[in-house]
Amino acid sequence: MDILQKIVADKRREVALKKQLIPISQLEQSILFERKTISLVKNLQNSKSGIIAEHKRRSPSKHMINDSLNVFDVAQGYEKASVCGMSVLTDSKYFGGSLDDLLLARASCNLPLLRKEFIIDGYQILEAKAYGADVILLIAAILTPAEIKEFSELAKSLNLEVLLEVHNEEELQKSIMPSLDLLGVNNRNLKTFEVSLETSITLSSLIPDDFMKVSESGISSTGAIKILKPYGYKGFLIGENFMRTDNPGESAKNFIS
Ligand code: IGP
Repeated sequence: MDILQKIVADKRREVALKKQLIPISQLEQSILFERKTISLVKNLQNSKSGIIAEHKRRSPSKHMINDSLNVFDVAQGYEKASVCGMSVLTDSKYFGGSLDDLLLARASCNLPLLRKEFIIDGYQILEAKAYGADVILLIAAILTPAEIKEFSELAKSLNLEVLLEVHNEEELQKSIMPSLDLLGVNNRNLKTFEVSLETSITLSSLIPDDFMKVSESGISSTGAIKILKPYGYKGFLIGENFMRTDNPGESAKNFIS
């Protein structure tokens, strides 16, 4: 079993257990459920920097990144840096995150928030809304086209935007459908952890123009962004580069200016 299969197996158990304890009707009662969501697509269209800054304590590839910060300080720092959006890891076992991180980020800033999670069940999309997300991630490597359709349509019905993540041509071809908003190319292979910006470059011409293109992972310099922009990328998802510093917001600010 590769790491991605392991994560998904754990996630299926986790979601099955949670569903027994917190019914959907309870999620729908969250005061956040009816709120107006904030568009990441619009922010990216109007921005020069295109930075989507991530809150990430650790990862299976880098182990500990930073465990000494408060998510609310990080969210406020990112907002001050005028990033376009914030990504919040909510997986606990592999990334040290939680839904509470998402909730606290929501309470601390008005940035569009991406729930960074391994979504394998519609229940997690209702959770995303109830805990303050504006955008959900769907990972093509772990979903069938029918699931991508079902989950993205559910998200749209809740006014959430959908970022579909791919890593190769096959994943891209099977996933393209009108219910997606953003198409993210992960430069990191989630099975081997290998990182290469070439992935974004190679796949760029295969992504139809109607989708907002986002390049994800392994971006550690403004030079990388300069390379990627001519290929049509408008969004750049950056985690470790900011999170491994004492002040991620300040790092994002310096990166942008
Ligand atoms: C951020 P980095 O290399 O800047 O820390 O990467 C983000 O792209 C990465 O965390 C990520 C991710 C994912 C994590 C991209 N897709 C899917 C978990 C699941």
